[in-house]
Amino acid sequence: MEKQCIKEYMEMYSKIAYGKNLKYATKPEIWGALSTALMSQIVDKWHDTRKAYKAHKAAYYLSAEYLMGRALGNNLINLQAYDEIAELLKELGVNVNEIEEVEEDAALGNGGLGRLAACFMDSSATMHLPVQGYGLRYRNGLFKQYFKDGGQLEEADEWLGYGDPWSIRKDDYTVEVKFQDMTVKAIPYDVPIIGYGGEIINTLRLWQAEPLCEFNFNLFNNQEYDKALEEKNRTEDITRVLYPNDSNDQGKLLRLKQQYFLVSASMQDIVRDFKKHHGNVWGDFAKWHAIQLNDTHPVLAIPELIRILVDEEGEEFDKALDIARTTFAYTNHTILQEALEKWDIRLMEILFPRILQIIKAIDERLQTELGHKGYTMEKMNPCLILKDGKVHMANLAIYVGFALNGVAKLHTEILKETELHHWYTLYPYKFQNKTNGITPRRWLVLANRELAHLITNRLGNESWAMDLTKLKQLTKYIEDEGFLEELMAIKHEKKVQLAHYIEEKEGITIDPDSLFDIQVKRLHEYKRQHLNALYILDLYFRLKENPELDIPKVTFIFGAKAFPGYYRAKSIIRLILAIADLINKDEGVSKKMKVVFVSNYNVSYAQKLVPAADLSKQISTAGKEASGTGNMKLMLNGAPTFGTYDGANVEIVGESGEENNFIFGLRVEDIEKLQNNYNPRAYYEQNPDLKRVLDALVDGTLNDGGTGCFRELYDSLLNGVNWDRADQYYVLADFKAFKEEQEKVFEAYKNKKKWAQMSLMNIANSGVFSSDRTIMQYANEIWGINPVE
Ligand code: 26W
Repeated sequence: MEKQCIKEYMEMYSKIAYGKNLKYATKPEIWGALSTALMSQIVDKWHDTRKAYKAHKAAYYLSAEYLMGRALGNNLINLQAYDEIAELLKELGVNVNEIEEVEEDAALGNGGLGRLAACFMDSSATMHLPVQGYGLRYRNGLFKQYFKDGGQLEEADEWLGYGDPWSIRKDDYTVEVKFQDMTVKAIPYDVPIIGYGGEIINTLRLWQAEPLCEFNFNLFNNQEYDKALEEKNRTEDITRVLYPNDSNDQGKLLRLKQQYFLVSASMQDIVRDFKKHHGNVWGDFAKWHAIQLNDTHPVLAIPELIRILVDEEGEEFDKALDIARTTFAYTNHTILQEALEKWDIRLMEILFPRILQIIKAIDERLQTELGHKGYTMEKMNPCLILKDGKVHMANLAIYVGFALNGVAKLHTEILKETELHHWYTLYPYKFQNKTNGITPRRWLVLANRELAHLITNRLGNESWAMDLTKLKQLTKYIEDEGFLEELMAIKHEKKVQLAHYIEEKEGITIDPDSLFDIQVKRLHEYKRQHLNALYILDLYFRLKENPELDIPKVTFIFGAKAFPGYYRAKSIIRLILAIADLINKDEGVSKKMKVVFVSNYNVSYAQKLVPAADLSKQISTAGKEASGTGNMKLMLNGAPTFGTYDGANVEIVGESGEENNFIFGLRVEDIEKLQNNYNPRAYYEQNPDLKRVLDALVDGTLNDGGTGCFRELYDSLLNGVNWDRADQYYVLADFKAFKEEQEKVFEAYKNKKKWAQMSLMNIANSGVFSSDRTIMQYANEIWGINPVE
């Protein structure tokens, strides 16, 4: 990076875009000028990368979500220009952090699945892999959360307010997407994905829906102004907003339209590119392309590719199906039944009858094939794509895809043995595991520059950031008091920074000398934030009884967004806020413990919370969390896991050792045994402490703002609500074990050296959870693609 060059560019840009001298520019303007200047510096490399990829097989990652977060800081890290630019900004009289902070998060995703896609983009570029992402450019990303009168409220996320210097609109690559009742334009916005070192720049192509014509002039002339704009609005609705759903399939028309819009634009783009480079030798299609489907959301790509090949390119149906069968692979991210996408056949009929016709033809092939294998109709049933008036998206993906994978070892085993057992007996060779990972650039080098410096210092160079298994070398410092002290000094510094931020944002004072016990993730009953909350309430009652209780000072921190229509998730937020209110206002108890629910938890907030955590809470009901990735971020930053044997927790503990983590509660096998005669009320009656906290939900101790939602939560745990069984997620069954394990945490935290060693063992053994490892496994074992020089 030429510092002088960047500065000159910024000066010029400030004049052109803002009509002023750079020295008068506001912070958002400086951010815009700097980002644009950096863009100008990478276009050549971006172009060179594209050229170099032409001679190689490529993979395409199709995802309805990319939870990117901020771009500037991360791109500076990957360009290895952070310090240099920080200096330049200093010369301009501003601090680099302040400029980073004005950027809005690109929150084009909900949670784990979307953030995984973002980490995969970073790792693909860093590993020099020819991978292109396809997604949607939502004008409004995931809603902004704030708290009012003790509960969650939502606000639109207008992330494009200061412009979008980090993408380039490519009008010349526009395609048309045809629905039965309307045709719309899909305009690509290309986002550069800068690999670490800045040599390789990959592309994330996000589609935006626009009308074929701006407005209907005839209607306008007839003074029907609203009508004239109707089509424009209807079209722009398609990419207006991200659905904030992260587990519940609501079967909404607009969401189905979004999905088809994404896949139709992307498949047309891929086919157009193939024709340009390889003519129409369709038999070679899968030699050049692998397409990964990120969950079922983009599965319509399968019939859409077939439609293009048959209707537009004149291929025979069976040949087109064969091409699809060698091109697509599917990743499953959840076993929750309510998350499995099933679309009404009627909806598809209305929106795109031709696609439905193709799906029917695929289903017929499936039935014939199973018939030949001697399957009865009854045995076939779980595999069918069309049944009960619905299209079962996962079945379509598994039947046509050449591979399918789970996202952690335990999750893949559950898919094989139970959830997808019927498919496993049919096609065992299709099943793979790809344990998730996270990018060490954003989650360590950027988020925890202090720790990154220490590591670089001790390992001699920065190469660990591209080969994270090198962190293993840190185990040699396990008895090195000086090193352990430095490690803890950094943890303390990150806690101080977080405390300042929380003070400013939430108006709550917390003590950096207390234990930071952190649970951050989407809010869902299966993740059991309420188990943590009930424990905290119990600790409060015990402290009230015995102010001398021997525990270290502790701060419990939560961050989570609830899907706006998920009533009970919102109750749980209300519960935690009520408990926080009770405790933080209690002068005596709040000297020993505090509770904070941070508002609007997002990627940028995570970058502040994760490095400051002493303890990582990962307490989902065993078998329910497919993998988790927050658990890996916290491990990498030195927080032992307090968790159940679920998802990737199993592998985390396998790497860093059970003695360096806190594992409690029912395991998958235990739940299988318990499930048919589980009686939560028995736990309530036999455990007075548990009874006390549950009763507090309904006896007036806690204020639910007159909503009645604490009573509903109480009923859901003890009696069952509607047709749901009581306590489906085994909160009451795990309460006692949780409490005993938390006692062990307090005991261990007293021994500072021992705690530092546990922290170090987590950092040093987190190497396999780099998404560089994960993406290389996708490249080698699914896609058949190689790094490009
Ligand atoms: C149809 C609505 C909907 C939307 C999103 C259903 C399901 C989803 C996602 C599958 C939810 C999700 O993000 N799953 C998470 O994926 C992560 C990445 O693999 C895993 O680490 C998490 O365990 C899993 O919950």
